[in-house]
Amino acid sequence: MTLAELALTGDLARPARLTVPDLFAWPQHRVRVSFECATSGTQHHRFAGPLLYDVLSDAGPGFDPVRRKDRLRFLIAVNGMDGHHALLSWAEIDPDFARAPVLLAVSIDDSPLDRHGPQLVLPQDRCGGRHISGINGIRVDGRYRCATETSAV
Ligand SMILES: Nc1nc2c(c(=O)[nH]1)N[C@H]1C(S)=C(S)[C@@H](COP(=O)(O)O)O[C@H]1N2
Ligand SMILES: [Mo]
Repeated sequence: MTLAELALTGDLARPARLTVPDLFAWPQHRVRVSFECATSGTQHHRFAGPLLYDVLSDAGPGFDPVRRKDRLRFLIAVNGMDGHHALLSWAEIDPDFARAPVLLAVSIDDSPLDRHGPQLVLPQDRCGGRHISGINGIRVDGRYRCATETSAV
């Protein structure tokens, strides 16, 4: 069986390539979600998998963990193998800020995602658009700055 691989890249001390079975190394969470799709209506699914926050934290994001403000500049870009992609902010999943329980699902409705790749699950989202399936890349990036910001910060 061919296992899909997910590359964790960007501003990380420990970039990694992970398969869906590798994602069982972190505590598993289960969630039922409903989301609306503009084209196919309301969808209901059960997902299981680790928290995105736990997986990315272990990859060593390049901020000083004791300085909370340092984390506010970080973005998380999630890419599906079909090219569908979306951005989250680090603060969105950080327990000190918005604490969204975003999962990297290893199964959907009890079917394993080993071949297809993990799926992003955002129980807080009303729309299905960010529930990206077949994830093959996640990039963490802390370089973002407002264009009008001075370099003196
Ligand atoms: N990889 C990938 N994931 C995706 C999409 C996509 O085009 N590609 N579409 C999104 C959208 S718009 C919705 S509503 C949900 C649900 O899609 P489904 O109707 O196929 O379950 O998947 C999301 N995940
Ligand atoms: Mo959608």
